[in-house]
Amino acid sequence: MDRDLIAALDYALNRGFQIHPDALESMESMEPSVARNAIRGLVRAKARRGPFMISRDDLESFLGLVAPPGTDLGNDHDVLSDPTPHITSAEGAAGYNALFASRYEKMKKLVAGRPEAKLLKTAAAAKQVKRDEEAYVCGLVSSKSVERSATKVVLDDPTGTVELVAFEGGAKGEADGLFNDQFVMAKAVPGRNGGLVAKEIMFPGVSDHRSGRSETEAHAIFLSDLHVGSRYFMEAEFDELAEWLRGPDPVAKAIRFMVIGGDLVDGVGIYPNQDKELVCQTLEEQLEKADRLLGRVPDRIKIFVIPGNHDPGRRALPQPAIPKKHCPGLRSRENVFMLGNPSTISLNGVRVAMFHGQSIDDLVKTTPGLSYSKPVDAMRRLLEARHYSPIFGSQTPIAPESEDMLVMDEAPDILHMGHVHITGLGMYRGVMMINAGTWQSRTPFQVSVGQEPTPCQAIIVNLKTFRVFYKDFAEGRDVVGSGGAAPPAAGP
Ligand code: D5M
Ligand code: FE
Ligand code: ZN
Repeated sequence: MDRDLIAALDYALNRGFQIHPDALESMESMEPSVARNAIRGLVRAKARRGPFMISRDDLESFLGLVAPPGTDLGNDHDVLSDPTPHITSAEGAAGYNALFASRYEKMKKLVAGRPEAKLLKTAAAAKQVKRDEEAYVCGLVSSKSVERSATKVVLDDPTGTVELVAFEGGAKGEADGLFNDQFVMAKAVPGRNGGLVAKEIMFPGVSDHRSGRSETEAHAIFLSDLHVGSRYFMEAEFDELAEWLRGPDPVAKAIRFMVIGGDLVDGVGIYPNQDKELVCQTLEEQLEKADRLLGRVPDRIKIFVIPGNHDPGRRALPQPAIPKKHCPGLRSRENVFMLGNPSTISLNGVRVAMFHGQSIDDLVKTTPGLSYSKPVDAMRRLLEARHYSPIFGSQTPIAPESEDMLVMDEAPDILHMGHVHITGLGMYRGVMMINAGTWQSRTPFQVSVGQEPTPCQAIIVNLKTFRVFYKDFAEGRDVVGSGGAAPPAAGP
């Protein structure tokens, strides 16, 4: 034993203290200087009030390794929305009419509190607007044509359509970035040659958001896109994560929730010749492996899992939770909760919206300025639109449900997504946006399209203070080709 540490123990004994064998054992794994200072500090702190015993708990809480005894961080959760029980098998065009009618009604309710909402005219009434009058209209964007000097936008509502023209110096910038099928409001005036000129385009967005906070400093860890079963799944790094969660790091010890944003497994038959890139050839094998991996996470941590486009269930949004028949093991774990995509949960009072993020493909494809490398920009656009997947008929399949469950009815405190395999963090009007990246290394597909993932970066949030921690489990390893993975620049 270190001589100075022996001296510190003597110091404690001479003042009438006993050292519990647990505490001695714990000290053996510490730097002698750290243990020595802790002993001296504890003797000074306890000398006046006793008891004259130094336990492992005393030692570890003195060093900040654990919360002081008696503080229970709590891990209360509530599922606020989950599409799983509401999914029907509505089919065909009637289904889509009902879906868009539902979208319109829900979005209109969502903006009802805004001053402009009182002035809204229907598409039919907007045709009667007189010269020098202003009109407020709203609807779902049914088409957009961008030209150099003007952009034409057609909005649909239940009474018909209204055509707007936006000019440079007016609302052209906003009009150019509109997504098909998103809900917007516009302030317009009659143009000289008939029709309406858009002066302003307003998104539902988020306003005056007051974020819910946990009363305790419980932490949540955000992950996504594990792709278990893929030969590119980074199992060793995930093991390190599980080991860290079981270890003495005070941040790890405060974690009470784990949130997984989809693509838990790589799936089967998702893309051509996928079998050559799989180490587990069946969904059952893949999910059993996921079950074993998540079994290494300490039980005090509640784990929430939604599906992504690689998981079984159905492909179209909204997706039900990964069916029990594929993952009886996971389903029987008491700390694991399988939900649909998208779902909203409350974690100690913090509202977390979970969505895999398939629609980012559509946004990147159709919107100049958006890219896979900055997922948070796309996430902000979804929050502005208050919809998880506004564009219909592009890459993301959307089911003809009679209720549009992809409307973001209430603004979340944290919006958690994945899918793009690149970590991102940002704030939009009081909403924290997290893209949780991936645990899969760069795939041949990603090499072919020039995407560089940032694997094995865990994002951890203190649910009381919203302080964010990064933990890079792939640090120093060449897993993303050249360049390496830098943590995202934007922070709250
Ligand atoms: O998606 C893995 C990554 O690939 C993620 O960045 C989205 C991106 N992706 C998915 N489909 C496409 C297409 N068609 N073009 C370009 N990039 C795409 P994952 O869901 O894990 O397969
Ligand atoms: Fe993925
Ligand atoms: Zn995905």
